[in-house]
Amino acid sequence: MVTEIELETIGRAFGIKTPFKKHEALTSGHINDTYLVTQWNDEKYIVQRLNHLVFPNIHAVMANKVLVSTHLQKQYAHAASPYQAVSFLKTTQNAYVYFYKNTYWNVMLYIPNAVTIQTTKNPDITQEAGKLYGDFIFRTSGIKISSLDVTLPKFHDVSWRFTQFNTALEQANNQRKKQAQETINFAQTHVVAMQKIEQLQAHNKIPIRITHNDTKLTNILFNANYKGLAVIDLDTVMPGSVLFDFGDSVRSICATTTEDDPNEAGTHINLELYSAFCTGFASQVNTLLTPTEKANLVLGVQTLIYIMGLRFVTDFLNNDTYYKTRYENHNLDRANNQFALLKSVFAQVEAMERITQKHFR
Ligand code: GN1
Ligand code: MG
Repeated sequence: MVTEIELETIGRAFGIKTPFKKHEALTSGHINDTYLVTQWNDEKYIVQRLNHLVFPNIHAVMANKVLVSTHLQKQYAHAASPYQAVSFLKTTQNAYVYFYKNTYWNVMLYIPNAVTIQTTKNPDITQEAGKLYGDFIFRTSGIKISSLDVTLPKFHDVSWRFTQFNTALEQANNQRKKQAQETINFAQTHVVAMQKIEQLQAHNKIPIRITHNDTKLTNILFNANYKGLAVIDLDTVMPGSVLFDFGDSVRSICATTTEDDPNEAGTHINLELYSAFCTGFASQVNTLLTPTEKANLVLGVQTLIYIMGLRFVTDFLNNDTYYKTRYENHNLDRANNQFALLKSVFAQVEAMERITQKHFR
């Protein structure tokens, strides 16, 4: 745990002079440590430690984040858009990252009057989320792809994730292997079907776009009227495929349970919410996406859910070294939840295709 004095030291490195009145850990992320700090003059900042075990090149991660947020800021100002982009502070040494006690820190301006939402059943909110993430894809399409680093190579590559899963399986202890047996079987049964997007990519059938790669509901700030305000958490912004941004949103926003709900029986995609998400997303990207992308959106949902289940069970077999966990079987519960969701999506594919085709023409 970091102390307030340490946070203040980091703040000073970023030119924040007024002492801090309080700080609060924001605990929704699985990777970094994020704090909301309030100064004695009531100004607020977000101070964040980036996990350098997950992100081997922190400077490249920061460069991607700054490039995209600066681009969005300009775009929003120019279009008089209601959206906002995060702003990063520079240190007194003119860098976006501060190295302190062997860890890497960055600081953002706090966006006031904003809320995050953990789950929703509201189609209007879901449509807003779709619009905001669609806008993100649309606006970042103006950035040259080669100006961003691939900071986490093969992030959404099923074959690579499956290799990591196999390595974990070889090294796992018997008890965890036994506990996860059904989950392991499911991963093995479906891997081939989930490699289709990869094949399309290998044949250059899916354009490379600048993507967010973590398009969860909790990575959106809403205003007080639940209108979309800002996309946050740009850690994984890099060249990728829109299919996975779409898929990640659908799994996170339109599912009837959260990703780690241990009562996964009956979890499924709420089709009313799915339709609302498509409405919002398509309103921004319909002219941008290619026919092949549109035809593979539902496969993107399935593949992304598969990847998440696979990554969670892999981490369980590795004794929980990647994701933060709150209890012994947390990663296994997450994996089982995602695979239960995927099973139900298999049964919902036709209905989802119909809805998708209606919105993305
Ligand atoms: C991680 O830390 P957080 O919540 O922003 C992960 C995502 C997963 C997500 C699962 C770099 O994101 O890929 O979708 O957990 N980020 C990284 O909720 O691995
Ligand atoms: Mg993230």
